[in-house]
Amino acid sequence: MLRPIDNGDRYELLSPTAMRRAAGFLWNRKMMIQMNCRGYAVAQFMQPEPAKYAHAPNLEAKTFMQPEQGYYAHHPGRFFYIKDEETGEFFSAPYEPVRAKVDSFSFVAGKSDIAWTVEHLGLRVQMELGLPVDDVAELWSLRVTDLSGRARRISVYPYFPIGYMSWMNQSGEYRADLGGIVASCVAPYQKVADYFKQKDFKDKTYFLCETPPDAWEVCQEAFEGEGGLHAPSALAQPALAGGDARYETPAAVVQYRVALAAGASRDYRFLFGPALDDDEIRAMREKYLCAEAFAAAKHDYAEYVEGGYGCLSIETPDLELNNFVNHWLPRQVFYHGDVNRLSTDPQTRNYLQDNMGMAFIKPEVARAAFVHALGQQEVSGAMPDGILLYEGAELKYINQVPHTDHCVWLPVCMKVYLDETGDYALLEQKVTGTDGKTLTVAQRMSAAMDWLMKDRDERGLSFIAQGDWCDPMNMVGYKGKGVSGWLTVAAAYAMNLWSDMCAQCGDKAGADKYKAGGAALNAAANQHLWDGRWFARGITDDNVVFGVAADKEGRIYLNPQAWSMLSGAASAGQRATMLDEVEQQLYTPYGVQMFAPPYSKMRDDVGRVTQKHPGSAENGAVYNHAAVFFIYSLYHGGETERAWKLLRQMIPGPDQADYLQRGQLPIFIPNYYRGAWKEYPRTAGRSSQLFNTGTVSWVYRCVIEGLCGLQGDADGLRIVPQLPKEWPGMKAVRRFRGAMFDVNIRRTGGDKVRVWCNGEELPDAHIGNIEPGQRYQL
Ligand code: CEZ
Repeated sequence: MLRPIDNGDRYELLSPTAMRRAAGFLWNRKMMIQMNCRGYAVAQFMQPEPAKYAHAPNLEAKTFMQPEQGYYAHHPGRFFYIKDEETGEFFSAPYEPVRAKVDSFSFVAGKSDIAWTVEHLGLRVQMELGLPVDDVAELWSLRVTDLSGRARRISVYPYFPIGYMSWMNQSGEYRADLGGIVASCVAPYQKVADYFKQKDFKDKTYFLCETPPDAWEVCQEAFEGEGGLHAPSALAQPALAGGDARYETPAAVVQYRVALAAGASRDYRFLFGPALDDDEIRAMREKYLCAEAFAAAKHDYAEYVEGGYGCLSIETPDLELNNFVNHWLPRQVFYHGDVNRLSTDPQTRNYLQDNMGMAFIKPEVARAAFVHALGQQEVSGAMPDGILLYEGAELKYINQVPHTDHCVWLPVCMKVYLDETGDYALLEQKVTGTDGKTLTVAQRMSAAMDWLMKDRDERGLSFIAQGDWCDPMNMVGYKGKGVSGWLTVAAAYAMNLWSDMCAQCGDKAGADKYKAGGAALNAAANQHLWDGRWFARGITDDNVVFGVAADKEGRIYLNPQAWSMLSGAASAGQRATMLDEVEQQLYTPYGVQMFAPPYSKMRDDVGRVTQKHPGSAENGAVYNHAAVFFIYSLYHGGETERAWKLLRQMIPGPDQADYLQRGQLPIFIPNYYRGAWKEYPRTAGRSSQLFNTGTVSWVYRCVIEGLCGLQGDADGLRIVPQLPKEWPGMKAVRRFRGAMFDVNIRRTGGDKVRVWCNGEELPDAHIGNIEPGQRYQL
């Protein structure tokens, strides 16, 4: 049903019904598109705020897509109806909207293209989607082949619904001069000021055909008629009626009437995307719509994606893991680091963690991002809720809700960059703030840590305001008193990391100060938040401790346990009971839940997290970002077996039953799998399908530094692999500071790691004086 092909470069799914939501995604710096196996699509582009060129939501594109829900609410997609003109029979490729039982089906998600091959009625239909590197457009190729061994007369109808565009003005028509269908709208608004902001929006959506069609229809309703999309009335006619859309919902449908000789094929190419005006549409046609330009775009786009190839390739006994780590994980990390989730004001913690991942791929990009973020530090030392990426960008939506954790991510993420590059000069770089004041990176880091130390209550616990890492935990501290247990230990961990970096730079006073800060936070956590077997999640405005044994719902949370292990708040004894309880209460076959039991109703001293559906998102899902914090803390603490088990569970498969339950291809990690494993076993494990997640930079880190144990430090590379006990060994190639390391790890018995470099034993399992351009045999 599902298998890797081309050496893991691509995954092929052989059924349109087994995993209805299985999807692949492509992106460039201006757009992204997620296509599922049945032909449904979600796409957005930047102008510069995220917007849609098909199926625009009502007023504004307020939130990122919710792909798990989205496809079925309406039917945004890219479809091709095929009709046999002799019998009148028809089907649609890839599967929707007709849902005919086809003879064979293949959906292939590649790193730089998405393709289908469908056979039915003696015909083969091949569809392929590609993107250009620098423009917003979908490049569609279609090939129809006659397999029946006799001459055929058929009609081919590309059907690209454009959907609702605007309540002010929308229309569409066939434009012979441009060679396709153009739909137009006025992006809706109410405030005068918005007119000036929106007047250059790309309010046109075009569907261009390389080959002029024989007929077309632009009015969705006219096309569908009374037959519905499963059997559109217009298909019963010999030719589409040539209609337009006048304040009606537009769709792009064209018809090719074709006579095929036995064994013959026809190729078609189409371009779909947004534009400002006719000139832009004409220019796009000129630039892309021919076989040579498609081939060139395909080559360039593949090169762009390959540019994010990462710093590690592995050969372990787990072939699916190898595929994921060698092909797909760095791709997803690169996506995050390269386009910042297609947002103009990424949440500060997301921006920093996405760039933490980029430190492994393009460290110079990560470096610039840290400097850019620090340039927006507030005078108080606090970090803003979001980082503005463009002149004129604004903090919107969630970034208008005060969160208190953003400073924590500075040392956490910078540590990865420094370990990867050894570039401590970064700390001396001067950064001018929004107030015009120039401070070094190190001074700004210290200011951020000082702010964290200050933003605490009389017990020494960190205030939560309207959220910490957990966005929807918005009512624990909105009255100004509530504190976060997680943030208290996370701040302690941040202090410790920063203290070490100060020490590395010879700043002994700083090192001592922040070490003491970390100790104070850890002590406060232990005094007020230790619940006997685990750490509490926080204390509300009304002084109610929550995330404790006495709670019926939200009894034990993962984050305070993970980060108290990292910060050192947890003693060995505490760690043992915590790990035990996490295993008892939070483990599922699909990973570790973020907390349990999920809330079944609003708890208004915790917040809207409790209103999410139990087992979804932050309300007790296997929320992978939280799960990977825990996994990292396990590797950090040498809990090799536990870490491996959970890490492996984060990737769908490899057995077919697991793929079916999760419903997702093993080509990305989603932000969550449904939890509530005890309450709702039927849906438990189901993927959210959302590939935007801070998880992946941490997973990459866990594989590189934890599993393979190839971790940088100030002077070189430390080799401390943590292989699961059933592995006899593994191989890896690691790119590090311009050198390459061929690593061959073998288990020979005993617990001690011994390392040889180019045949000579390294007594401390550390290699210094690394020379760029060299190849080392480890
Ligand atoms: O967004 C993520 C944020 O991007 O949720 C994480 C948070 O740490 C990330 O910074 C945990 O809360 O607001 C909501 O209710 C949403 O659930 C968002 O919080 C969530 C999106 O689902 C994207 O994953």
